[in-house]
Amino acid sequence: MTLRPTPADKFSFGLWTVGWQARDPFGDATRAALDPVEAVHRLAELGAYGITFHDDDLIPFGADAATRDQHVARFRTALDETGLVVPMVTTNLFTHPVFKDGGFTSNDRDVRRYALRKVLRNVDLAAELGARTFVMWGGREGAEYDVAKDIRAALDRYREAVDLLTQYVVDAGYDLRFAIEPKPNEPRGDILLPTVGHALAFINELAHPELVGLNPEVGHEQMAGLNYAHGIAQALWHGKLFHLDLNGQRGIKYDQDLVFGHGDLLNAFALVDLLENGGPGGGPAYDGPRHFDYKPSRTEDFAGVWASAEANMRTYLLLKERAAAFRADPEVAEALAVSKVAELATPTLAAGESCADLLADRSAFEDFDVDAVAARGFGFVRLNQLAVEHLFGAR
Ligand code: GLT
Ligand code: MN
Ligand code: MN
Repeated sequence: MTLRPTPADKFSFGLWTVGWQARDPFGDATRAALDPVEAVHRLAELGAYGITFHDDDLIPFGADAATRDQHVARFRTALDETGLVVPMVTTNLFTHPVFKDGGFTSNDRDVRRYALRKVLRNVDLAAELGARTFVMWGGREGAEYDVAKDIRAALDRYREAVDLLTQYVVDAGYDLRFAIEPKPNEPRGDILLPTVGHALAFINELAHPELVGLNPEVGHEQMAGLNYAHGIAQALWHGKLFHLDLNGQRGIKYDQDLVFGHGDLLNAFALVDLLENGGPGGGPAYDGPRHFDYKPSRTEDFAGVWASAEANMRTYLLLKERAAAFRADPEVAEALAVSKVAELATPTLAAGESCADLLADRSAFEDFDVDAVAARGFGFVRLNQLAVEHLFGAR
């Protein structure tokens, strides 16, 4: 097995991840700023295929047009030199104080109009660089005080913004889709569209739902105590897994953005198994970028930054290899059969069977031996232990 990533693995990183200077609410930066051009070269050397960014990661906020063009040109040259691509772009509507009450849903209408202009400009840049996904993480779209935000009006304004953006993309003929990234809280006390489920329901109310999907992040679901692999499975079920943010989180606390697998490792195993082996015929269920949105810990110097970037990819490849071994093990196949895992794919009614037919089927009720079936175990623990042993490399 090779743990050396190649562009075929489709690993991508946000510029804000390796470029994070490790400023937190209690302490100053522990690392110098990273030149985006260096990030492109280093990530390409490590075997990544893509790099993503917020407008402000690449072009300092408020830069004039000439400065902006220079930053974009330098970045483009680095992309051409390395072959790295830009699969996704996103907009920063959270750092500048003007966005303190949000962008699309600020109570202040002038701020909302400014936010839309900032995003529209960045949509043009995304299309210019060939990105196919535009992420919307609304970290400031929310509130601390229930009486200070009319949530139904905020959702009206959120929808107004997304409808305007999708129509802009349609009119411009861009091959670009939007992906909403849910998060329950932080930086706002409560964020709008806090989970995968809330965002899926919101998408149903949009003018162009086909252009809007999800970008679920491991830690954001786990901060709310939710099961990330389940959330991803439901997003796939709805045809809405447009992109994803991989990282690690240890339980219900602040957003840790650890390296992928450095949190709930068993759930990461189930996730990689789903992405790589959960598709039709046992192939991949998702073919988009494997995007890492993590923060190299504040304790690390630049050597630690690049080691942590590599760690994300190595962990993914290891889990992929472990999941393949799990699927190939005859004892696992037998345990899966005992647990009737595949039987769930069989429809509960037979083809053409009506409700009346079911009511007439005595074997389904009158003659059904409830006590005998209730006494039967499912063998799930043995199956899970096999997964754990494969994860350890013990099998
Ligand atoms: C920010 C956030 C991430 C989002 C990024 C996209 S910005 O770092 O914590 O989860 O994916 O806006
Ligand atoms: Mn996060
Ligand atoms: Mn994220």
